[in-house]
Amino acid sequence: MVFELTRPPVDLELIVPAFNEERRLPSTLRVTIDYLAARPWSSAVVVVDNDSADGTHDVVRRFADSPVRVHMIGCSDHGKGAAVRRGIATSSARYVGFADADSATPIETLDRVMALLDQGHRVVIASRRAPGARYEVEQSALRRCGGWMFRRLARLTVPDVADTQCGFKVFDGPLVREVLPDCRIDGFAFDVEILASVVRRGHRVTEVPVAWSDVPESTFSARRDGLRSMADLIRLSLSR
Ligand SMILES: Nc1nc2c(ncn2[C@@H]2O[C@H](COP(=O)(O)OP(=O)(O)OP(=O)(O)O)[C@@H](O)[C@H]2O)c(=O)[nH]1
Ligand SMILES: [Mg+2]
Repeated sequence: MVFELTRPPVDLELIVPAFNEERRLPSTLRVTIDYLAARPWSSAVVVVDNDSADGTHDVVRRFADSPVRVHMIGCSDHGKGAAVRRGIATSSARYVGFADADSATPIETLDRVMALLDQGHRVVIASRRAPGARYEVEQSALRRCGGWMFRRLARLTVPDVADTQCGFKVFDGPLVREVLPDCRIDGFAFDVEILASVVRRGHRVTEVPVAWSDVPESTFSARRDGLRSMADLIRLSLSR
């Protein structure tokens, strides 16, 4: 594990935002590293932690001698959006993406994502709403209902993206670093803001279907984060 902020350039950096993830992170890191080590591209994993109070640090430390480098950085601003942006802003990778600590999206999705990036697509995102996608494990009724409202609001800003909220997205590195200064949503709605910024610059977002599983122990609180995310989306749609 390395603590410096400047990291060697690689083909792909995968940012993993992590907040109190001692239970879900170990298997995610193991599977991700095994997968990446067997791929032809050079890669690194960057865990961005926000002062987790559990053993998240120790978990990452256990992966110090992995065949794929695992970095850990902190982020003084709280929220998933702030953490992911911190990871992107400190990256010099050709492609930079992010994935959740709970492995809700299978890491093998990267095969298709990387092939599309190599063909010139500049923003490739996992989607539970693209043709061929399926839920291996469904979300609760409350989350589905909240998701429906969120999608209606997100459509005001990015009408052509069917699923803005799947936690697995990979970007052309220079492009996403260029749009980052436009973005300031620190919570769970940050994806919509990044996608809106790339679309505004005339780029297309490519959605790849996934076999997605709902995973227990979410850090997302429907009441606290759901309401804040919807307020962020309303502000975003009014500001454009
Ligand atoms: N660094 C950091 N990571 C966070 C924060 N909040 C959430 N995360 C991470 O963001 C990722 C997604 O969070 P989840 O708890 O899986 O929530 P979700 O995927 O939006 O919702 P579910 O569908 O319920 O899983 C996980 O890797 C979390 O650890 C935060 O404040 N800081
Ligand atoms: Mg999740």
